[in-house]
Amino acid sequence: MIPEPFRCGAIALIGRPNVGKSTLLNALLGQKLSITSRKPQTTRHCLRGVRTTATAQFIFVDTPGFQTRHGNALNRAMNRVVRGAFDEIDVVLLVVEVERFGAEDRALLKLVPAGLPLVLVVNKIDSSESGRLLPFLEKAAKEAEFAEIVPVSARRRKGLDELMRALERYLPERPAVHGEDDLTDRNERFLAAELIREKLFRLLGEELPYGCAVEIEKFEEERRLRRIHASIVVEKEGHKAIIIGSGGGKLKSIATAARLDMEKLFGGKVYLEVWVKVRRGWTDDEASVKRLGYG
Ligand SMILES: Nc1nc2c(ncn2[C@@H]2O[C@H](COP(=O)(O)OP(=O)(O)OP(=O)(O)O)[C@@H](O)[C@H]2O)c(=O)[nH]1
Ligand SMILES: [Mg+2]
Repeated sequence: MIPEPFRCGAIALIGRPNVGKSTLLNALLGQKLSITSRKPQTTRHCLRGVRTTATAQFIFVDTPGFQTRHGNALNRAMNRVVRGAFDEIDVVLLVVEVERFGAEDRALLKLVPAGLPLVLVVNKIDSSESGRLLPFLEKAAKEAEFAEIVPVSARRRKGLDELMRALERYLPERPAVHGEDDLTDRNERFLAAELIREKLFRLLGEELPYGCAVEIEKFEEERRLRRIHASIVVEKEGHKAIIIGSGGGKLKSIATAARLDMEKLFGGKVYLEVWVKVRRGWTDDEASVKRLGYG
């Protein structure tokens, strides 16, 4: 028997904010790499996650949620990231939420370059009544020429094997470009900043200031200990007080939760110090947006 040729390719996960792209990436990798939260616009950067099987290498690219409602410099930068994600991509995964296919999803469809295989992933099927799925799938099929339509639940890990099998068919025949054990193209510095941002999103509830960013000031490794100094950048003094919390309690729980995740992801002890800094109006200032690593 002649063995099947090896396949390798990049797959962009696109979709409007909050549909579960990052949760899906983590579920497909079997490891938490990308940050997720209940709030929209959690992801702000492209992030590659690699999974290698006996027959193929899948290079998944998580992207920020594409949105057309607000237009400040930070949002424009994030939308640019989404547009740029189509470079060097072999397959596009449009992620939507079950029972929802609206104007924002259609706006995204228009950005997908012609000729790329387009797979529709209908996520969160756990949150819909069983009789409603089929009619939705039939309706969604009319929205574009999808190569495949795969219903999944990223949270409950349902439909993922079917999705992997469907995707593999569209990957080009080509040797692996990443090592077998590689997980991502991002360094620990980037991942550390993201984990702190995730805790801000998760632990601050409704009072989360929109213009929060994280800067890593120092990242040192001494054998198995990592010493990390980070600052959280906000737009207003009032935001700083919210993040610090009474008696510094909030900041402390943010830092502790981030440190525990870092220790898990990096596989070693982490010493983490976090400060809060005010940089007025940074989300509307192209230079600051760039300086903080966006766009
Ligand atoms: N019920 C249910 N919730 C899900 C599922 N997948 C993701 N979620 C939830 O949806 C919310 C958003 O998930 P994310 O993965 O952060 O969504 P995203 O598309 O990456 O969002 P942005 O990065 O902001 O664009 C989180 O609260 C997830 O737990 C699912 O399969 N079922
Ligand atoms: Mg995300």
